[in-house]
Amino acid sequence: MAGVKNRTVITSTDDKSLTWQVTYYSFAEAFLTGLQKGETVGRAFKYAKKFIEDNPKSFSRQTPWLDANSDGISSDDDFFIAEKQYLINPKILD
Ligand SMILES: [Ca+2]
Repeated sequence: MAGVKNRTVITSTDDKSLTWQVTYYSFAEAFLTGLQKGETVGRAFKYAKKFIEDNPKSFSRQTPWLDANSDGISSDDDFFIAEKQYLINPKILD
């Protein structure tokens, strides 16, 4: 997926680890909850990723992945771009 301009790719894990869904919770659940609260894509991702990483007993080595600059690599650069992206306009939540 590298090389496609103006596209942000988010996955619940990378190509080296499995994804896990425990009863009532998953990366997607945490990520979408953040978006529904009006968080940026970057913050919602960061929150969901931290939740996964803070619970290794449930999610093992699952590693959420984000690429927002189309280089095919997940890094801090992507987070800074995703920090400016919204799925839901926060103004409509007021
Ligand atoms: Ca990237």
